[in-house]
Amino acid sequence: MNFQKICILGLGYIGLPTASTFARHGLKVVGVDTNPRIIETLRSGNLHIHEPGLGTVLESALESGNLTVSTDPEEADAFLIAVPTPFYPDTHGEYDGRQYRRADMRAVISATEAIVPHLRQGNLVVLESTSPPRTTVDLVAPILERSGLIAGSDFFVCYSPERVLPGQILRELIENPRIVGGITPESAAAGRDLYATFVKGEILETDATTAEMVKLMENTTRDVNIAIANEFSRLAEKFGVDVWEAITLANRHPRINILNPGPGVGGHCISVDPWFLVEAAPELTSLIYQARQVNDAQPHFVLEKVRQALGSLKEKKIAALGLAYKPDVDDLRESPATEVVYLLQQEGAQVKVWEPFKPDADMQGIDMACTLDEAILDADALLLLVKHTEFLNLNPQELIGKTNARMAIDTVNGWDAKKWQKAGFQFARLGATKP
Ligand code: SAJ
Repeated sequence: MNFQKICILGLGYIGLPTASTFARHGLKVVGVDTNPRIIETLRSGNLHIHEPGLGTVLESALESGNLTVSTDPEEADAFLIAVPTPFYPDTHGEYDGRQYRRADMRAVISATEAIVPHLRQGNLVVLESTSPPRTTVDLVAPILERSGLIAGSDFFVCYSPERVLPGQILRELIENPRIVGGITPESAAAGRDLYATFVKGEILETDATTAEMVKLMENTTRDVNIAIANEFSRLAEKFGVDVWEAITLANRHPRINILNPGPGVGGHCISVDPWFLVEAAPELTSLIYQARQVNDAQPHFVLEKVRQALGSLKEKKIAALGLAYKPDVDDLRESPATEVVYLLQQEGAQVKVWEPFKPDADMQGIDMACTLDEAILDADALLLLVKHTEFLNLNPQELIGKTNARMAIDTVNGWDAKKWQKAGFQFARLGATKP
């Protein structure tokens, strides 16, 4: 199939890089977002998100005239939905005494509804948003059929999961293998033709529900693997073992690859997606549920670590380094670092946060510093929560003259204990009882 024009709904971390990449590869792209502020920002040549290299790609896409942005969809050969699928923050489902999160599919529903008036014979509609199993078949296709056209015969429908890693999105979009699941084989073939515009990795065709499962299985596997690493960090402290050394040694086994413990699992994907499987089949997902519990509880384990290091936290001043959900990104969504800060504050600590990727973040109840120096000046302890490159490069010899703190607590294995001790800091590390 030949595609000239595509309409991409949702201009966030996935939609915007995807729109820019299609445009750079010669397609006419209409990028749609319902938030007028995002459209204004993009039209004035600015970005509302941080992703390495995106500014340049976006600029050339806009300059070429191939990419335009709008609050409304319009007729096109293909439509691509890349809107958020969070869970509801306040309401839960319940199964056998276990509370689980429920997927909030409202953005997918309204994006799909917005396509209906523009849908024509022979069009392709692709859902990229991570979604519970059967969403494409049971939710998206029936809404599209309100157009009077029949899904799978009058128009094509696919599910193709985004699988790119924030921080590496532009490269991974092109190089990663791409799964395209069609509601019919013809739909999958149409999806393949669309992504072949720029994807250099293998394009693998399957059915839509398998493609949905693949995506959920990937992120759930990672969540479960991080949960076991986090549980190992707790066990290591109980037995006087350094978990980081133990993991390094275990990983010398040819078939073992243990991930890193840390303050918990954040972001908009790995801490969310496993719930889609739990909600869809709570009776079959006790391990997945348990992994979520372990990872969500990890900020409490960090709290205990800080308490061990500082004693009572009342009135203690803590400089928290990093608030993003993972290294070298500006995304604060579902960040375990934020959770740690709130827990410390509940115990009476005064926390000042330095987040170099978003110094002006407006987080309710969180005191953001404008500079690292401001955050550390009066502190009793420095608490490393995110392995940003900038933090790994800190020189404790220089810092000791700029802070009252004489205690450094590392939750991500980012600092060399010997260097910090030599500079005059006491040192504590998550997953270890000795520095
Ligand atoms: N984390 C650990 N220990 C580790 C690795 C990660 O605690 O060893 C934490 C991170 O600090 C972070 C969270 O897990 O808080 C998730 O980070 P991540 O780098 O594992 O993943 P995401 O959420 O940035 O991106 C994931 C990727 N999925 C997989 O690697 C299977 C990416 O390919 C997906 O496209 C993305 O989810 C998504 O959009 O679904």
